[in-house]
Amino acid sequence: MIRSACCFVTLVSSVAAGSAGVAGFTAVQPELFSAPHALSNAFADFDGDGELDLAVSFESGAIHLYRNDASTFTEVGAKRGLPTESFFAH
Ligand SMILES: [Ca+2]
Repeated sequence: MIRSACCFVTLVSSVAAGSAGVAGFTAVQPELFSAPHALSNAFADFDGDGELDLAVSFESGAIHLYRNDASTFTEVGAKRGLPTESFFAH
């Protein structure tokens, strides 16, 4: 259970320790989490490994599922059949 909270604790401590005494967020894996127009998100342990994973829905209708492997995230939604393209493309 302690490992599950690791990512969340890292994000919280980044907010508290922002640069120049100003609270802020530090980007984590920006190459993965830079997709625009995200709407809602939720943390849950979808694969039961004890680490919280992240699901993010997008304005386009796509849903990204990020599996947490020791605080490194990998997008696995497409492999699990989640929509990856816009509902409105056709
Ligand atoms: Ca997990």
